[in-house]
Formats: sequence, structure tokens, C-alpha cells
Amino acid sequence: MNSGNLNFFARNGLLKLPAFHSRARLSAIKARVLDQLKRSCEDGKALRKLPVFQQITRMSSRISVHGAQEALLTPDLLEIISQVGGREPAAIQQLQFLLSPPRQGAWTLGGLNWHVDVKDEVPGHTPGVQAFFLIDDVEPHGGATQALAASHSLKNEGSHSRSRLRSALKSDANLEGVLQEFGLTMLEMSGQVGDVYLMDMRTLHTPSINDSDKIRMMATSRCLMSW
Ligand SMILES: O=C(O)CCC(=O)C(=O)O
Repeated sequence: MNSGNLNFFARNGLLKLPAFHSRARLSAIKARVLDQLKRSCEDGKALRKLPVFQQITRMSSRISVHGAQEALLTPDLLEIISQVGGREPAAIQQLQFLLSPPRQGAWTLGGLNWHVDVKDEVPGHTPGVQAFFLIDDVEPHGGATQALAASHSLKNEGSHSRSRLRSALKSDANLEGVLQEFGLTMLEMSGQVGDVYLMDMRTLHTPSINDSDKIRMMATSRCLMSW
């Protein structure tokens, strides 16, 4: 990992590794996901009656591909994760698929579910690095995870604190205005099959609506550091 990428991750809490995995590696996983989706005879109409983000949880929880974790979280990638995270992960959570049905509705910045997945933090250190894998191409507004670049380094106090940002994001305030005020930019983890995104787990992120015609197919794994 070159120092440019390390600095980029330290500044933004995010890093894209384009074409990290080959299409061939991913096409085997994608075929098995599609096969399992076909076999699980859940009624598509029932799925669509759920709120949009619950559709993701329901659809994803039905899928598990033997060997996918080892195929995606390779020693090379773990080495990069250790470098950006400042030390080797102490625990790695089970790979989770992130699948969204197509045509969930009009894409919007409203009503998103901004959150972080870690509670305890030692100031100045990343508590974990989460990897996001594109199992298929995901176009912009195609349901990719959204993240707020640089939100990992917001302070706990003051007018631009993380808690103030979280309240502002929960309110009906105009999101673009809030981001402008905090000097943050939104990064959409769209791209090509094989791309990998790494995210400092203090970064605010959210699922988003898939308004494209294809299933959003991603997977994620959380690598937790101990201090
Ligand atoms: O893209 C998604 O569905 C949301 C992912 C997410 O929030 C997470 O994995 O913590």
C-alpha cells in the first residue's frame, strides 16, 4: 500500500481499491447467490410490502455462500486492512451479503438510515475497518452503501461534533446543506464487479434505494481492531 493511499484513508476514512478481485472470482460467487435466490421461493410481492431497508435485510439474510469469505477476504486484502487500520484485526465478523431488489422506488437523499456499527472508541484510533465487495456492477443510484467521507474524524464535542451531525441527519433538514456546513462529502460505493471499498468503522454510512433495474449485489465484512 503506497503512502498516498494510506494518507487518503487517514483523511477520508474511506478507500476504493478498483478491480481488487478478478471478475472470474466474483462470477462464481454471483452465480451461487443467484441460484440461492431462485431456490428460496419467497414471494416477491411480500418482500416489496416491507419498508425499503427491511427488504435489504430480508433478502440478504437468506444467502450464504460457502467459501465466499475466504475468496474475498484474502491475505493480500487483510494485509492492506492491517496497514490502513494501524494493526492486525483481532476479530473478523462473518461475511454478510448486502442485496437489494431492483426498482425499489425513486432514489432520494431523504429518510436514509445514517449510523455507525461500533460503540467504543479510543480517540484517534480506528476501532475497525469494514470491507465492502462489489459482487456485480453497481451503477450510481443502484442501491450501493453511502458513506460520509471524513466523518470518522469528527470530534465528540463542539458545534461540528459527530453527535450534532447525527441529530442533523435525523432531522428533516436538507442533507446537502448539512454536509456543506460540516464540510463533508458523500461517497457512493458504486462501481464495477471486483471493486473493494475499505471504511474506517467510525464513518457514518447508510443503505440507499436501488432505483436501477438490477439486483444490488454487494457483501461486507467487519475487521475489528483491539487496543
Ligand atoms: O448497503 C447497505 O445495505 C448498508 C450496509 C451497512 O449499513 C452495514 O453493513 O453496516
